[in-house]
Amino acid sequence: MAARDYIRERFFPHIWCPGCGHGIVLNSLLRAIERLGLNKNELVMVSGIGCSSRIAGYVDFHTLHTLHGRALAFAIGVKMSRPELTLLVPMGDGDALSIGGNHFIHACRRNIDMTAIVMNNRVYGMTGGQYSPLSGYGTMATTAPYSNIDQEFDVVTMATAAGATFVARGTAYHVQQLPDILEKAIRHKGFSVVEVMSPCPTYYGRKNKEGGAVEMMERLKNITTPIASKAKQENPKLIERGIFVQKEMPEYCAEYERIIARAMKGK
Ligand SMILES: Cc1ncc(C[n+]2csc(CCOP(=O)(O)OP(=O)(O)O)c2C)c(N)n1
Ligand code: SF4
Repeated sequence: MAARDYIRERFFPHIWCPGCGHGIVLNSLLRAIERLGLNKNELVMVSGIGCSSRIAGYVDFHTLHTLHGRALAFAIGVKMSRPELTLLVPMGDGDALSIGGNHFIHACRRNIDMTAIVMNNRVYGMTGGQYSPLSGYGTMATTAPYSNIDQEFDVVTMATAAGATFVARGTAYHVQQLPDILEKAIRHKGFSVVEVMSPCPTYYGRKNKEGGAVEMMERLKNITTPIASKAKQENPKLIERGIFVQKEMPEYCAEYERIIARAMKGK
């Protein structure tokens, strides 16, 4: 099947603003799925609430559009009851790491086989530009008109510390690399986290004077670099992209099956 065949056309036109990075994430994801040759019936996408979470409406898989911050909790329920299915969990930075932060940490720790995609635009887009845990100190938001005093954290470092067995970062600008990263994340047998830096020109860009969609895209090109590049050594402030963690560990559903088998034997 071609990428286009996975789209649920009756839900179009989509809600995203011109220049929003989230549509590029959708495109890259569909390209990854096309390469993997997955059947629509094998795929389940579970999302919460947010501009990013609307992605679940636009794919013709089994989809659940659930509660803000609770996508991973629902996805874990689906995966535990039907471990043979491929689970995709797109989330915004607010959805995944603010209200959903607790679920995120524990999903990483359990190593359940699914792909969590954190569409990081450093803001709550859907509700009008409030700051998120990833906005960063000194940034402007509708809830921080005199600048934000909260420090941000790094999703990649956090997911790695919490035990995720596949951790990567891409951007909406690097459209050749993103499908490749997503394909590897989906193939990985365990909990995969992919952070995608995805611009929100409407709120983050406007409030932080980063220009329009084109300038924000150029910025993604200029402030990131491949992992361990020479440019990173010369300029430590650059944000690295690529695959940071890829390791084998017992998968949660398989472990659960083992425990059931043990219980059945009574020892
Ligand atoms: C329990 C609950 N609290 C708050 C909201 C309001 N709400 C909806 S989306 C959202 C934040 C969206 O930001 P993010 O997850 O970063 O996604 P984005 O829209 O930026 O893609 C909030 C606070 C809600 N729907 N449910
Ligand atoms: S408000 Fe921001 S995140 Fe939401 S659709 Fe518009 S550009 Fe995208």
